[in-house]
Amino acid sequence: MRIVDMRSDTITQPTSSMRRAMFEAEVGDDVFGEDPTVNRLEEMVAERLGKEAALFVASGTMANLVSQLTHCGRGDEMILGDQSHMFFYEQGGSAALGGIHPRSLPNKPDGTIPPAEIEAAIRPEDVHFPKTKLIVLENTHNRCNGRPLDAGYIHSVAKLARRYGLKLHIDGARLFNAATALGVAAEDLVAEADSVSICLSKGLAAPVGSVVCGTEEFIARARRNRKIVGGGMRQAGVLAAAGIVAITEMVDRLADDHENAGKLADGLANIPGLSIDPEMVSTNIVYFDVTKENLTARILVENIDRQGIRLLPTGPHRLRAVTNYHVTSSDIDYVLDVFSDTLKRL
Ligand code: TLP
Repeated sequence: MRIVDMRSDTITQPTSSMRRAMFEAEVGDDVFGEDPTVNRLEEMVAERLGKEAALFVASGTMANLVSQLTHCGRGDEMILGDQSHMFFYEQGGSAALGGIHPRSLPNKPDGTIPPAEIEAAIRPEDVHFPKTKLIVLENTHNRCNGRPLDAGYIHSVAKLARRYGLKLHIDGARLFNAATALGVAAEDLVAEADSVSICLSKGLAAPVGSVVCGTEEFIARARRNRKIVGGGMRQAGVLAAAGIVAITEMVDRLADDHENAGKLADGLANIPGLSIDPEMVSTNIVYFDVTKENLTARILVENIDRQGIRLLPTGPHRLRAVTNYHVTSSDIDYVLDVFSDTLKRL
């Protein structure tokens, strides 16, 4: 059976060039700072994002957690979107492990939080209040239609952070998707951030790994926090080798994923019983709704799953499809045919 897996871009398999690089990787003990391949990946990503230093970690969740632990102490507050991955999908890890107080503000459908709302949420000095320390943005914004945040918006939030002496962290799990969609260098989207995390194991297809970037001083403290959450890895160059290939060979092709997502969105818009605004789709993430009476997202997903097409229901009537390295333009034609037939049947 033809399989088209669009549950996420995390399902991507390493390329043959990654497997070769992993096989041949020169390695050492990274807790001693002696893994040449990890060191090379860290230098490479720091340079690419215009930051002083970088730290290789096991996952996007660990990258965000380590960043939060490094910026905030117990009882400090961070401002973040109520749809952000860090608020929504990371088990409240920074509260559980770091005693960090989350102040969530509503995200707009484009992933932004109006700067005036952020400013209004910053705590004045008062014995009753926690201390605001950190503002978090997510780019692209996973739950907000995979939207990219542009440099102008990021600048307005960074200016606020500076004015109030706060830090700015960007969850850039899909930062290269944002840069591709906006036609700018990734570096320009994080120039004013104090820390940024990027994922190698999503659209870039590496099997494991994320990288946190910031100043030398920040990364030195983040390295201690990585160790305390159990993330000090030893001969991790085997993994970093795939990450190097991800950064050097897999960024330019993200435009193909965006094109396929656009084609999917246009096609879904013409299928009765589904609802989508194709204008909202500008990267590799496509959200749409089932509007046909008595049909739920779960039932639709089960039906098309039987025909080899995999997606995730993200609400009673909402679905998410994520184009990725393994999904071709002809797969999108197939997916649209299956959706069309299935909706006539159900
Ligand atoms: N997102 C996953 C799921 O957890 C929802 C996905 O399939 O999209 N930041 C952002 C913006 C993310 O989308 C994700 C993963 C993470 C962080 C966490 O990365 P991992 O899974 O490596 O811990």
